[in-house]
Amino acid sequence: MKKSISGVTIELRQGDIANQGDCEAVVNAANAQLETGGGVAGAIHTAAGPELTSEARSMAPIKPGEAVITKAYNLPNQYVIHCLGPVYGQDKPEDRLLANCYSNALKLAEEKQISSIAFPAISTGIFGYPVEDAAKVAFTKFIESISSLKHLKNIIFVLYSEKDLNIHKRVLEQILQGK
Ligand code: AR6
Repeated sequence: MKKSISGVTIELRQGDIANQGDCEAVVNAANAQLETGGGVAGAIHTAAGPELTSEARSMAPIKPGEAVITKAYNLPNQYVIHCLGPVYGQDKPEDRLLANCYSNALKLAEEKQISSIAFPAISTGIFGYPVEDAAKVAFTKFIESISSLKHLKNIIFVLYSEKDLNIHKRVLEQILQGK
């Protein structure tokens, strides 16, 4: 599914965040120490290789809502933007901290003049954020930010499961219809 809003495309696709060769930057659902882990962080660090882990380590720790940028090494991208999402039920207010992840990632992408970026559904795995609520936070932030973007033209949301893809499609449609 692709939606074009004021010249910026929001695309939803099913796939592996570590295999998005058509995006300049990919976003990591990181941990505070910016080390490898499970889920997205495991896939990204494994595919990028140990140089990513050493570069990232020098910027750790980060706080919930923060983002940092590194090179992408063996990934098929130029950059990795590492975001620490909130742990649901623990880091509060969760919605604000999750929205900060998206806005800080977009800000870093703009600073590097990146034109395409792929996001996973930050915090919705090990950190336990309900998928539908997290999707509302993400899409609301993207739509709110679109008018200030100069370089970013393609925002891609990569969902691991078909179920999560369908939830995201429904939420994006609802937000665009003002529901
Ligand atoms: N590509 C795209 N999406 C994925 C992939 C993948 N390869 N693998 C999992 N997902 P998570 P979090 C989905 O747990 O909740 C890590 O261990 C997954 O189904 O990766 O922010 C870190 O080290 C879920 O919907 O991130 C942290 O400690 C979403 O991506 C902690 O987990 C996010 O799942 C971060 O937890």
